Amino acid sequence: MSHLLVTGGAGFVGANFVHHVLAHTDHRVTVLDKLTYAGNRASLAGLDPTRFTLVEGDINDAPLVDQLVAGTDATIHFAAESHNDNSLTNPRPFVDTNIVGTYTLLEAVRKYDARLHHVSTDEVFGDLELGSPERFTESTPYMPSSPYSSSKAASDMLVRAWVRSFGVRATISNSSNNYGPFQHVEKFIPRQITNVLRGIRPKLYGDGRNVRDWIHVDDHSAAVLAVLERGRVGETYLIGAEGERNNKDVVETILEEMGHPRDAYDRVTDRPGHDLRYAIDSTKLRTELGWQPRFTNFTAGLRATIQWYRDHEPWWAPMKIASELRYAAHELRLDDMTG
Ligand code: NAD
Ligand code: TDX
Repeated sequence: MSHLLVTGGAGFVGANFVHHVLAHTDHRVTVLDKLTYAGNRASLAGLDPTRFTLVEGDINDAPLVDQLVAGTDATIHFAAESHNDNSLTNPRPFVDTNIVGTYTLLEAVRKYDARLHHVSTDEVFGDLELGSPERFTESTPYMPSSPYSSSKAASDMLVRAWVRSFGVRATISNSSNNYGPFQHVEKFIPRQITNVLRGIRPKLYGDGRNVRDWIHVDDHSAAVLAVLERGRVGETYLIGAEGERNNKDVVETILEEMGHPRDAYDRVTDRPGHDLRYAIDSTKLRTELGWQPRFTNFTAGLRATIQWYRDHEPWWAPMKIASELRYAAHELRLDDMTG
């Protein structure tokens, strides 16, 4: 039995990982989370207190990070500023948390020769042509587009350098877009579901041809656990579940599943620098570690996610108004930027 330190465990992907670990292993978990606007204690409510502790704090607090790394067996690093749109209007926290925060953590794991798994994104590779057969692999060159993806790319590079120069025992995973319970309502799928539940029309950026490669967050958790337990130190594993869909199709499916006409949405100003398409080739993860996704039917996974948001209004209602106010301000700034 191990004691895991999970940074960013009160966020979407981190909280799902904590639930997954407590349900499927004997490990104990300590979460370190700053509880920014994106972190939520309620996502971790009701967990067994003999196996789970939440520490409110910043990954840039070096003495705190040092103490927590010293007292645990392995760290899984999810903490990040994660939203592309926010990174376009205020990039600074992305540099502080994603780059400097990862550096702070690396120095602690280096000091204690501790095991680290760094959670990253397929956005570090930039984007692919629409309709091309090409997919990202572990050897695709880095070509990030946004302040968010470039800060994640920088953090991956720091991890690789600490592995090579200092022998840090780290692995990296780069996943495609996750969906499922506990995702913040600023993100595409929960934003549209909660819009419909509030009587607001869904908002599609541009013409909606942009493609994302969707994976259920529980499949992502299982993959991260597989890499932590069986992955080779120093290696990178890409995580994806063959879930390519364009945004227009996703919005139309949400509307249809919620009993509304498929065209009852608005087209709004496109995201500047909007990546066209992401697609993951996860052959290495599947063949080397024997991982397979359980959620292979996207529409069924989406239906379950819609039901989760229907059933958990007290979880998302407090953040919905603030999120839509941020979007209103964001759109005004975009209008300024684009003239
Ligand atoms: P999220 O925004 O929902 O959660 C981020 C969490 O990190 C929050 O709980 C927040 O409070 C915490 N945090 C932020 N700054 C912190 C700091 N300085 N110190 C401590 N905690 C801090 O994000 P998410 O979608 O859950 O993403 C988690 C990780 O997974 C990120 O590293 C992201 O790059 C990666 N990832 C996400 C996806 C996706 O589709 N959501 C896909 C691939 C990779
Ligand atoms: O209202 C919207 N309308 C819309 O059309 C929003 C919020 C988004 N979109 C589009 C933009 C993207 O093409 O939907 C797509 C998905 O958008 P996001 O949910 O913002 O995700 P994305 O930018 O693809 O990044 C996500 O996946 C990779 C996560 O936020 C990242 O943290 C992760 O690294």
